[in-house]
Amino acid sequence: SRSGLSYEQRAVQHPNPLVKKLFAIAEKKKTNIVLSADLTTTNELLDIADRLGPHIAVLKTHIDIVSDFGPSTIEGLTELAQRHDFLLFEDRKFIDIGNTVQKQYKGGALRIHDWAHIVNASILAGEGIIQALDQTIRDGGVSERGILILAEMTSKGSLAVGEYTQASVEIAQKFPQSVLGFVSTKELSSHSRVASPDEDFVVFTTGVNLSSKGDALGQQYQTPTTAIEGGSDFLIAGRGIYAAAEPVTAVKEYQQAGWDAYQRRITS
Ligand code: 6AU
Repeated sequence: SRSGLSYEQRAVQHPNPLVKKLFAIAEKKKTNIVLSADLTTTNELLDIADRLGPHIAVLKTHIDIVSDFGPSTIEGLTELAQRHDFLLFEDRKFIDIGNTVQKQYKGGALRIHDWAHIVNASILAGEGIIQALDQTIRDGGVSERGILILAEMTSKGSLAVGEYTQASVEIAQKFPQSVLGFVSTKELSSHSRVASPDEDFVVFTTGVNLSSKGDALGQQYQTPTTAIEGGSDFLIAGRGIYAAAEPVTAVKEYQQAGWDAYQRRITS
């Protein structure tokens, strides 16, 4: 299985420059952590990005929850991403018709395509949404932009299962230039790297927490170790890190747990 290969080995073989860069960052910083920085002011967001930046591969934002969002939010994030060497992932979960989604991605107040290396999208509306984002990426004149398809969800009662998840994989396979992989709870059997050795989709797993099983609103957690054992490549963690009493201590614990599990996987 490709998941037995190191990030470095996969970087060499991977055709996508953004995935190569992601794997290179993971190797260099010895981290597979994606910080879900769900802070609601620019100061808090930039402060956590600066303090935890050395320990993460990607910073994930919900930019529409930042109450004082403005140019300084994006300038700050972009500067910190360069300084600490991490990628920016806007967790926009695009879900509309292609034409609307292109406007939401390229323009509006948030100008997501200008600054976010990675975005995610749901395929509820069919493959047109991915076609639209793919077109913007290819015509956009900016390199290093990619999409993750939200193939499953971690919340209780999620309908993104079975055939829906399978359809996510089939649509991803049609847009290999811009779909980097999936947000899913595990490696999807339908895109198993054993079955398709030429395909190397990257698996981002959310709902990761070392000390909690879930929250009062339906979130369900697993640990860094079970996620990596399940074939995940990058671990998305939010409250487990930024809401801890000592976020720097917490991010180091997640980093260590994620990296140890990854080392075990590639050496077993
Ligand atoms: O670690 P938490 O629970 O504080 O935060 C989890 C983060 C949140 C969610 O919006 C997001 O991950 N998320 C996603 C993503 C990343 O797409 C999908 C999903 O199924 N569950 C989930 O929690 O920012």
